[in-house]
Amino acid sequence: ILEQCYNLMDFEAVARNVMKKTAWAYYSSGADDEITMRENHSAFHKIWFRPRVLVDVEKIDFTTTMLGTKVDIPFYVTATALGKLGNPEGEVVLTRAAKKHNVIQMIPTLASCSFDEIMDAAEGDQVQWMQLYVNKDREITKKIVQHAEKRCCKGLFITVDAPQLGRREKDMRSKFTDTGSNVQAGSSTDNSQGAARAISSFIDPGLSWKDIPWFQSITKMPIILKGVQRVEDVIRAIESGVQGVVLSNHGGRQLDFARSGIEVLAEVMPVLRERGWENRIEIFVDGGVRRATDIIKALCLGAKGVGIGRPFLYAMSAYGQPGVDRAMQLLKDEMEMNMRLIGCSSVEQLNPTLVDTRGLSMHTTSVPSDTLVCTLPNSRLSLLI
Ligand code: HOC
Repeated sequence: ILEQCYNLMDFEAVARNVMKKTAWAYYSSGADDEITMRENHSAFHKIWFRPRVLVDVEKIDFTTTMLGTKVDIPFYVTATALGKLGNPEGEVVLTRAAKKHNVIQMIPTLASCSFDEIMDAAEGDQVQWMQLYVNKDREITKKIVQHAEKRCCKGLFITVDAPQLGRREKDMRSKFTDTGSNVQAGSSTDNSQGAARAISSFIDPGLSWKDIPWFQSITKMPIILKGVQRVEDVIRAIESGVQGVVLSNHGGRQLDFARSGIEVLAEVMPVLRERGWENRIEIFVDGGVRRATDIIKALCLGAKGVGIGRPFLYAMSAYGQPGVDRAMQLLKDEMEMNMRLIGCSSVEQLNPTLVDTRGLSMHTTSVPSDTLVCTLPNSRLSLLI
């Protein structure tokens, strides 16, 4: 029952039991051995707090702004494809919950609902961002972008970590056949390798830095590059004049052994601070965020906000909108308590001295024993242990 979900992981456990096997395989799969997918979460466990004491924390305010929009808590619902696999109403369920909690939703290019259905479900001044997969046909891309701007989207998040689809073997094995209404039309007919393959054939692997000025010429929306994974590319993004980057590895679904976003953040911020560039761009992080402590750690290190994807899909799949509501409320409750316990009454007070990141250099990944494949040294033998 819903009231017995006490944290975001609980929704995942319920969703796994109630979802169709193919849908579960699509949402939950990561690339190759899923090392990055697991590391995304466990990297947060390598960061410890250095709380302050004897500060007045009677009132806690964790509102903040992201790309100029005031939000109630520093996370957004990041784009995830095929919402109708989890709930017959699809992404609009997330839209309504986002409205209730005053958080931003990033609308996926590969949503099951149409873009307009989602925008129509957004009420009043609810802010939405648009996630973009760039089509080989740039006229189509231009139309999508300009339509999003016309409908008042407040940010264009161009996905840059997916020139080719990662191998999600769990998804491939499930022989997926039903991609949902919105994305069927332009999709490949090859469904034999899972949902992801079936919906992604239009994406342009030729996308490059040279295209950034073109995007800047077709829209006035802030442009954010989603999927940046090293400091050199953050610097290039700043030099290209974009407004933000998301340090992300696509939820561990693309390149296995890509580092976690939080690890990359720890690499990026000192370099930006050294150059005095930390305010020239907004940095977001996604991947593995399950607790308010994860959000706080990212903000202490310099992120403006974090994206959360799968947990809301699981909450939606298990319980519909009440599930997503509860997941968001749990994060708000955790946020209030943990801000108080580290001795900070507002987001402005979060800073790098509040975290100990020395553990981040110890690259250990916790792998569930039932899936660990161990290759013995000097032997071609692989054991499933
Ligand atoms: C190269 C195309 O984001 C997912 C979605 C769709 C991926 C398309 C990648 O499944 O991660």
